[in-house]
Amino acid sequence: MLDKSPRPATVNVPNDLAAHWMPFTANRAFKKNPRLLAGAKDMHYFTVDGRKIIDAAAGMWCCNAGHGRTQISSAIAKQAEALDYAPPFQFGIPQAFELASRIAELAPAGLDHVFFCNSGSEAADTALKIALAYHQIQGQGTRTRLIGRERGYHGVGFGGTSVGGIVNNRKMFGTLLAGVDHLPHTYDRDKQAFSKGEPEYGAHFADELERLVNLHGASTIAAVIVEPMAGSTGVLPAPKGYLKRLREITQKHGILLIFDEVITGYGRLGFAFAAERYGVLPDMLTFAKGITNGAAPMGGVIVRDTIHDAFMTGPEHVVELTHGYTYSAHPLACAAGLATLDIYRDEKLFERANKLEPKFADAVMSLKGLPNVVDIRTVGLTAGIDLAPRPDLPGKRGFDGLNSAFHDNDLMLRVAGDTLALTPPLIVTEEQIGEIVEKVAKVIKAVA
Ligand code: PXG
Repeated sequence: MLDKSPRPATVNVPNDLAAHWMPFTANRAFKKNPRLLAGAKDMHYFTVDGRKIIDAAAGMWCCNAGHGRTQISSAIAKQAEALDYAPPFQFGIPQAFELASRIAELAPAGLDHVFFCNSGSEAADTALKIALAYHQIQGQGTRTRLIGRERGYHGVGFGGTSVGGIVNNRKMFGTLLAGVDHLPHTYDRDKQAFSKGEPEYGAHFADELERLVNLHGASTIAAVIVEPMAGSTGVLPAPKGYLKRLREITQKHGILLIFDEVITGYGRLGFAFAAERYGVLPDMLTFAKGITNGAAPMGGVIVRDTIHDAFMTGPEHVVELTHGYTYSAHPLACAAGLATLDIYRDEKLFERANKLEPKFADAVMSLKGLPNVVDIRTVGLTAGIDLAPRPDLPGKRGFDGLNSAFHDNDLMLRVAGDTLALTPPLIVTEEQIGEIVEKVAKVIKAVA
């Protein structure tokens, strides 16, 4: 029997933090010493106790145009009034078609069709499912194997977790998908430490795909999925020439190549998509986060015309791809997406990121030599700063850094283990880059 006896009176937020089991969070530590946010504008968050903290993380790699953009919030409000929800299966809204066209226009030529979902995790799983289905309808149903990469992150669905390569995200969840293999990650500190941009060393890591093809047989492999810059694992830019090699090898063997651009999309590397920066055309490209500036959940997959067209056969009343979500192309997310793309275009934010990249890299590299700094990597408006772990307590120095930043230095940054990640909104000024780096220096000294 369910216990329906009266409970002690619940206390309103923010005093009772017990009920909310927080995602990817050290819950007990948080609830002893919470980091609570109440507002945000441009480059800053405001804490519940009224402090103004500078955002060096674009929220969580989302808010490329900065916070509190009224153009976006009023578009969402207007849309909510006009049409709150519409079924995306067998019905449509004009804004979804407009947004898909605008997204395809920003993507490299050939990537012409957009499948909407609500997050980066759903985008990764959607792309993997499209790859499997594509081979099946092409009469190549033996191609079922999926290949990810060590240290990769593709969200938390079973597909994304399976192709992902961060051990802590995998080890609790059983055997995951069968028939998955992984390329090696591309990081070698001895050969790459303190590289600005793409490291010179490491294109040959792509050749490991040939080894996997020799091991499994090309006719069993459906797709390879990689992030052009591995973000969650601590900012690992692709080595020079690596992605081109991967494209050559996948093409040679009829394997689809998927770029997970959930982080790298929408200007983070100075271009609409990293595919453009690297001059490499994948078969599918996933996006999320920056498409709505974080203001509404949305993700999606941009698909090569040849792949999309392969599905458009058979009787016309039959659903071509049995996949989709109740909230695919949600009206509020579409409104947010359209307003966000207007801002990116009108304020030329991708070009701005590109221009700022060398200055950002120089500023962050000035942290070299501070206590425990064992490597710094930069690419676009993103940097990873590796701190030596505390003896026997991996991740503790990083965690202390997060707290020192928030509580003592009015700074928000991301932490991956003992790596501090900086990834500010693309509206950041040179002066604010200086301010962020000064604050990070204080954090590094505080956790020495
Ligand atoms: N792919 C990539 C490349 C990502 O970075 C996802 C998929 C999953 O997206 P959703 O929307 O399902 O969370 C991500 C998410 C961090 C951090 O601290 C990075 C992400 C999420 C949370 C934290 O670096 N990336």
